[in-house]
Amino acid sequence: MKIAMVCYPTHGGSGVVATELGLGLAKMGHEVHFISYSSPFRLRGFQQNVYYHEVNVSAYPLFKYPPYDLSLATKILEITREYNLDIVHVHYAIPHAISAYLAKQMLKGQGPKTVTTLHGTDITLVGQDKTFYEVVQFSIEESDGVTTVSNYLTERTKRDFAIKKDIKTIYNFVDTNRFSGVVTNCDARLFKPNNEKLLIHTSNFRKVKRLPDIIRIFAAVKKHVPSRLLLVGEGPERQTAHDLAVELGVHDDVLFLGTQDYIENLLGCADVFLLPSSEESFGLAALEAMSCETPVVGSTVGGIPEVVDHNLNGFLHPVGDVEAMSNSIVELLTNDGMIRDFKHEARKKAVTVFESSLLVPEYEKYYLKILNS
Ligand code: GMT
Repeated sequence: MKIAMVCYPTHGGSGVVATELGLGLAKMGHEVHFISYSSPFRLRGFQQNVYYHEVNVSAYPLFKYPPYDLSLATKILEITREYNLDIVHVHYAIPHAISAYLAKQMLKGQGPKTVTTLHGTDITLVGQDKTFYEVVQFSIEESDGVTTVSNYLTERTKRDFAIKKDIKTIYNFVDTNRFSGVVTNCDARLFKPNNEKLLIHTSNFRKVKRLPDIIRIFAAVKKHVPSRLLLVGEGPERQTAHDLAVELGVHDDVLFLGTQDYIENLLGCADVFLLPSSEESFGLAALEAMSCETPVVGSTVGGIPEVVDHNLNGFLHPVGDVEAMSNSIVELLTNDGMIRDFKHEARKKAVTVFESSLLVPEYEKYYLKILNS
């Protein structure tokens, strides 16, 4: 098949899923064309069957907001004509799904089938904004196929957007060979010079990630267990987190590493991954940590309970329950038997349920179904 993969190129889960999916499909022999405004960060180096096409948006003094969605539609149109695409698969509805719809209309029925994968805030947050709601609803209805990354998100989409058509859940996945917990490129002792325990969180530091909770949890854990906190990423909540760490007197043990492209090298160093989000459709970062044998402590929100099993490979508590989360971490970090079992179970869940070689073929099957429908 010839497939276009339209996604955000930045350090976010939807771009990661799109890129890893495209690379996986290319390995299976499909021709994959990535389309974005810059090269997706996990598209590293040359791989057979993989193409990248950049969307350029023309500036004009009249445009206060240059229309990316129109330039993207035109790029999808051009690439479809040039390569005779079978499928255009867009990740994150806004604005990708409506651009794909527009390209299809311009091709007057001669175009490829469109598949939209909903990832999270395109439904739960941004998509609910009244300036986007009806466009998101329309573009879901008009996509030839729609998938989401968790049962939670499937149900939420159907409910909030009154969608009657079939939506398929295909879980996010991880390459468990690459995310193996074998630390290849970092010396864990640099992060824990006095053999401290290491907590880690990676995200784009938006409000939904509840960075202040992470700092408070860490401060509480540190009272009982010598520990340090690695914060990987960048985003609007960085300064708030920094200031709170200073206020609580734990700043010296909070390491802000900034955005990192090779997170697999860091996850294996950590003892616990933190994900106390207020909204999370899946939690890909938590899955990548589990694959590296790092248990997760987080919130019982959204799709997280489909990934993390409470009291087996992690602990989940209600959003904002900093005390329960820090108590669980202390319990885990002070019990060698428990941490050993949780690490084992975390890895086992990643390998048996979320390994990429199990889930990438699900997309292939789905494309074939859509093409034959
Ligand atoms: O939905 C977002 O805000 C962005 C998106 C991203 O690109 O990081 O995150 C979502 O998609 C990921 C990949 O499917 C999921 O693992 C995340 O849980 C989800 N984020 C939220 O629901 C907040």
